[in-house]
Amino acid sequence: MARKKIALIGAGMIGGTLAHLAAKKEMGDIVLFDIAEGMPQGKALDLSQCGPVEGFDASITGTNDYADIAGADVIIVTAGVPRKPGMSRDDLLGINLSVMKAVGEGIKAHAPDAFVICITNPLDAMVWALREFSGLPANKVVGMAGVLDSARFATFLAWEFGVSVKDVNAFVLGGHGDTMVPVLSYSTISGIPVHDLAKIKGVDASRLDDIVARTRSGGGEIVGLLKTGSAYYAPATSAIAMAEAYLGDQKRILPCAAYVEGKYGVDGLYVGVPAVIGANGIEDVVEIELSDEEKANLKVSVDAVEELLVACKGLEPSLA
Ligand code: A3D
Repeated sequence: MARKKIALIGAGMIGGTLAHLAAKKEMGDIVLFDIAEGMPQGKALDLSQCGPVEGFDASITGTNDYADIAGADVIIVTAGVPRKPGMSRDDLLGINLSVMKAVGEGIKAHAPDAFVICITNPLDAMVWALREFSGLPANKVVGMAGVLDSARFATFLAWEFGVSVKDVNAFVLGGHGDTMVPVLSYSTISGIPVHDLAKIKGVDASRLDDIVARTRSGGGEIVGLLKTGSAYYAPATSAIAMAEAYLGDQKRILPCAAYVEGKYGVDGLYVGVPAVIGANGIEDVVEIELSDEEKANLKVSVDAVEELLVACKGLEPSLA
């Protein structure tokens, strides 16, 4: 069987980490694309030289030419600029929208059969724009945010309860921004609802509120500490889990920015929902029962995503 091909558009902090993870897991051969000349080639060479030490045979090449992504099975997009301290994800809109245009056109011309995972922020708007510019079917273009946001939520819950992260299943809905909706009612620890375990362990409800708030601002906390950019290890590993679900037809239910038509009262938007990922890309969106408060919080988040799309259409007339 021929090896799979993974194309990474953007060879910066997340792109380089993605390449290393994909090579270590022998997911396939890897092409690192970036507009910066020499940088993807240099990273590819450096990463290739991990092979003898780590024992992987993946071919890793760097390029500035979209023709080299031809035939890619999976494309992960991180091209654009990340946040600096004091910036919101939405501050990146203008510059990253023009990047999505170039990337979408490159994918359309050279790899229209790929499963595309977008990471570039502001995520829910950029994945929508990338689908528009690439013209790929909506089930083949998805945004990574929920796996990361849920991982942050799970980490903080595990720390609070003093349990292994392996036993925590934490659930986040909505857009990837400060209005995201960490849903405690669907979060469990070894199958035990978090609220129940909190009662058993004497964890105060205000501690859970603090964890929800910390999850919402989890990306900003890291930006504030790093000062030069945003998180990259956990975002990369989260996107790799999604790529593996597609390549292995795993039918995993993962929270991701999927195209939603009808469910959750949303019509024609990319927003964070639990979605089934298998060989056909996004195979289904799972609609769960929400409380009135959760529904109201989700609406705030969806409205924020809609506002970003209006801004995109204002900046790029071809999207209107
Ligand atoms: P960074 O290390 O700056 O890498 C971005 C790369 O994109 C750079 O190497 C640029 O040269 C390259 N680039 C710029 N324009 C183009 C273009 N037109 N074509 C190809 N490459 C281009 O950033 P990063 O890797 O830290 O972050 C990448 C993106 O991910 C940013 O937009 C972040 O905000 C975003 N991000 C999203 C999440 C989510 O959870 C959704 C988390 C963390 C970061």
